[in-house]
Amino acid sequence: MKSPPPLTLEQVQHFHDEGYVIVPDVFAPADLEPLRRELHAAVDEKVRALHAEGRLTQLHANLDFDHRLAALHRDSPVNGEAVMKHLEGLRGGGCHAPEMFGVITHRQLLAKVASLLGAEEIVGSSVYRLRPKLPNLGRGIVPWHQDSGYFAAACDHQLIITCWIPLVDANVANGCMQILPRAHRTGVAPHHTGGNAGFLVIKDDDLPDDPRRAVTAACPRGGVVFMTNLTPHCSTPNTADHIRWSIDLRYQSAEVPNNVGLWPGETDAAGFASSEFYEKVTVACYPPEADFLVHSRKEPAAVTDHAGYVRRREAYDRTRSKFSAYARWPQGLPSTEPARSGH
Ligand SMILES: O=C(O)CCC(=O)C(=O)O
Repeated sequence: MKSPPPLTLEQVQHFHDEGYVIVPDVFAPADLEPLRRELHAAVDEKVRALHAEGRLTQLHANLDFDHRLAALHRDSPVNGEAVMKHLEGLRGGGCHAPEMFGVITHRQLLAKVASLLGAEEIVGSSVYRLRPKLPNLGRGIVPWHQDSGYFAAACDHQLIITCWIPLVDANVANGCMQILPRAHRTGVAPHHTGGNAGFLVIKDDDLPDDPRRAVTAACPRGGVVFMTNLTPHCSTPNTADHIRWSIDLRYQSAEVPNNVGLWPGETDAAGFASSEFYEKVTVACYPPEADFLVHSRKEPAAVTDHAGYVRRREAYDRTRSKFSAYARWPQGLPSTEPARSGH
């Protein structure tokens, strides 16, 4: 089978110079439909369960994927949160559906990631998230941070690529990301705990550049915002009438510390799960969740299939890790909401 096209040299250059590149046409419009349909079905399932428990009367069954959860949340924030928890899974991002795996392992996407990593042995980073950003939902606003703020310090100098993938056209009105360009070369900035909704935050004075120089990372559905783990970014309120659905996936070279091939119990033997201190974590960049091999030229048979991925993800989901991304950073402002797991 012919390989899908990599990024152009100009796109790769832009990524390394600016710390990000926005590629508008990674997916064909139909490619994201199975995931959108699956998530819509998951919303429906939970709404009907809440209805059966007598917790809501209005199903909003006539509304489409981009509007239904927002209407439910407007009627009852408690029910809206219950649906989001159901979608997000135990760990804030634990959607293991085949349709999610289909996007994570999409050949067009992996070809582009390979050209940024300069590697053909590619690990799907354990940290991937689904974000239903509802209109005017306070916790949808993500403060300034670098993804490395959440990773083990041993990975500060490694490249981990974030692929931010909107499931709707993302723009300033529905709260797309803001990115600080050319600010990814000075290492990990000090972060503080207690940012909006419990996220980590880089205070304005600690940002590597003036936040007024931020670029609005609008991106059409089908496109991807590629960023480095050191690129400062945040996202703004959703003031539109629909949900800004997005997922963010991460990839790294297999040379970068990862827990592929290790099960949660075995990680004790490897020395980090029993450690209270993030400094000692050298096995994986984000140990609480499972990394998995998504592409290999050397050993294609070792690439994870969907069943293997679910086994690994669920085994980690069931295991409490002592690693905390928050332990690394000083307390900032008291959080307005309890910290959500991980990133
Ligand atoms: O989706 C958002 O609003 C923020 C995403 C983000 O911060 C990330 O992917 O690291």
